[in-house]
Amino acid sequence: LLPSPKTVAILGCPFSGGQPKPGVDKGPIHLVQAGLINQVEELGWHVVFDGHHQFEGVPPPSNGIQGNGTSDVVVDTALDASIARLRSPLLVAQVCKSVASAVQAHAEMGRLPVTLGGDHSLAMGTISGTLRAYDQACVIWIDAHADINTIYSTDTGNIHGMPLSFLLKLNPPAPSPDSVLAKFDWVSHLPAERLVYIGLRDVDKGEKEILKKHSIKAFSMHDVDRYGIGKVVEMALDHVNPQRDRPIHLSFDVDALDPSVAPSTGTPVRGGLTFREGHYICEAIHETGLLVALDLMEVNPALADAESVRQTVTVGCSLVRSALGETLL
Ligand code: B3U
Ligand code: MN
Ligand code: MN
Repeated sequence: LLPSPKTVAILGCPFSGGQPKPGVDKGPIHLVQAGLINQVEELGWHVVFDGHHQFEGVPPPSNGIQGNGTSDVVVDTALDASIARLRSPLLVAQVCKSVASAVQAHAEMGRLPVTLGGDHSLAMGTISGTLRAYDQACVIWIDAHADINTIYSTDTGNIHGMPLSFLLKLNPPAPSPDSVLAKFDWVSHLPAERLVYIGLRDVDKGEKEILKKHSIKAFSMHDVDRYGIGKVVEMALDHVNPQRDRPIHLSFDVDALDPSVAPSTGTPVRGGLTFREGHYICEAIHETGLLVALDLMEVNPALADAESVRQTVTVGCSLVRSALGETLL
């Protein structure tokens, strides 16, 4: 059950509500304006451009207390305090839910959804959509960060640092149907053994404990240095896809790349993947023939100078092309 005939659906997701810096919502328009659609067509794909989603009807960002506190049911102060620290949870939940439906619909039509972010909270939506269409799918998460903080462990309250805690169902259940947490009940469940990371180098203390507790496989930049990217990708696939039979969702945060390669992103961290290491990952995943969905997230054209923006957008386009079959020879 793989996308066929070769059709890609490109979804622009101009959303920044999972983090505080404006501009990441302009990522998709820059990637499309740089010619991404034509570039993908030139690789032999039929491309359906699903437009830049407007997320009509979404409420304004809330402080997280909204919709919670009207009733007298259960009062759990620690839980309520944690929920209150989340940034725009209702907005993020609603947008991601609509993204999940869009990704699911394209996947069920046999198309390969390519989602352009926008911040990485969107992956709650894209991965849920993939899992609804392919229940055995695995996830390869390329990032400087682990994005797995729970509502209790998050220091920032930024939900782009938390999508995997919702997908892995690590947060407490909603105490009541009108709780903010209930707005995330639609998120699909990704079993921990079907997640693997590459590129990590800025992982919070609480996140390290979560990774250890749930035996989640992660290849940090230390592993890339030690083994080389070829071996790391092979080991990552051996972990999430030992029989090479599971559909693969590749979620690529552009901040996995070194800031010298992709400077225009909200939370750059030095010591990242080289240009070739990033592309190698995409090429190797393409070679499996198992890729069913791709995210390219956290391109922020409002950060850094014009030349850095051009460089970041260009590298974003070429990562997508590599994942869709562009070869060097
Ligand atoms: N772990 C931190 C920082 C962070 C996560 N993802 C990004 N930054 N891009 C947090 O906010 O949870
Ligand atoms: Mn991320
Ligand atoms: Mn990141």
